[in-house]
Amino acid sequence: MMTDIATLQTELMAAIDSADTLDALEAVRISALGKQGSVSALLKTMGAMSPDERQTQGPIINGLRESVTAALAAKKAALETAELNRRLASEYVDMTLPAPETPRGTVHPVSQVMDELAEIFADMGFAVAEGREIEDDWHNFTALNIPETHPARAMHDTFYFPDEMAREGSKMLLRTHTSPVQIRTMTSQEPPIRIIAPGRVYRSDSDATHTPMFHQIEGLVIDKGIHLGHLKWTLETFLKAYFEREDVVLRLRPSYFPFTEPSVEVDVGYSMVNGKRVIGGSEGWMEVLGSGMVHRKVIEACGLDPDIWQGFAFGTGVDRLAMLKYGMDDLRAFFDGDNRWLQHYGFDALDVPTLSGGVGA
Ligand code: 2U9
Repeated sequence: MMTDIATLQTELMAAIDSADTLDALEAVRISALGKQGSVSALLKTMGAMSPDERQTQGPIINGLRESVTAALAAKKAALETAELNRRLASEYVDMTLPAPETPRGTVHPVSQVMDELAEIFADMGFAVAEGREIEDDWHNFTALNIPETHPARAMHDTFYFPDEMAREGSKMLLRTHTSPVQIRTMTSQEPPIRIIAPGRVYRSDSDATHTPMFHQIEGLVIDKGIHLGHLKWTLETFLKAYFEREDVVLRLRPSYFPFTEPSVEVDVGYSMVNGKRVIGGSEGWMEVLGSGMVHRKVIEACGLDPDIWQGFAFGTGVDRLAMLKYGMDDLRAFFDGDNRWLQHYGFDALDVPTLSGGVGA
């Protein structure tokens, strides 16, 4: 019996020693310590032994089990260390290698234009404000003078969340414009306020010129004695900087938005060059912005006194601004993630828009 155990121990130790993969080692473990294993079988024989036999054989059999278990664990650790070392040797990045000749990633035109806009408005003293994409009915509509029955609610083609997700009686939705960012700024910050709010917005609308998600930028100024002249100067300065031309001409047309009074739509003049529309001059007009003086009801809804605080606001589509400046003709391609489109219209990561270096390409 004792020589059998000694032989088994020698055999198992040799098998453990020669196992050169974790799978092979596991097979040895099962052959020894598994249900049908050789060591397990020996352990089972102890039940039928006389007390004397058990006293002499027990420690030997248990000793075998312990030494096999320990050898298995030691070999497992050694194999894992070897595997890790193999991977560390093969999966490394040589940081001293030169960069690839053609950089592969590009900055999406929407990101680039948002950076250009932030740079232009920062120069005029505007901070960038951010909010949430999942909003409640009050911040997206009610506070903006768009009550429940207002036709603008239907016009916005809103994506609503189920009624069970309503919070404090307000339905939850995907914001249809970035205006709730300005509402949240007005209810949490003391005027004077000068902010732009760029970001994703959502409307249940889809065709060649509309995608269910698109990007807007809105601006808001709240201060004392603000009038339409401040609005016009701001938009003119912005559009000249954005299109990088001094001959940008604006045309303000009366319009209607529930959150501004008076409201104006802003057209920018273009000229025809080689059969193409180019911003600048006044051969034709293109609508680029909506704007107006913030409605006193909106100022009141945010807890401010409209007899003390006035302001102007404006809004436009970032995707559309990008198309006008960089010449893309299909909005849907913006969100397809097609690498050829990104290579063609994307920007170099090092091409950071600055006023000193130029905000253009
Ligand atoms: C507050 C007060 C007023 C933001 C404004 C527009 C006019 C506008 C559209 C242009 C094209 C959005 O991308 S678009 O569909 N926007 O015409 N937006 S005034 O007015 C505000 C916002 C917030 C507190």
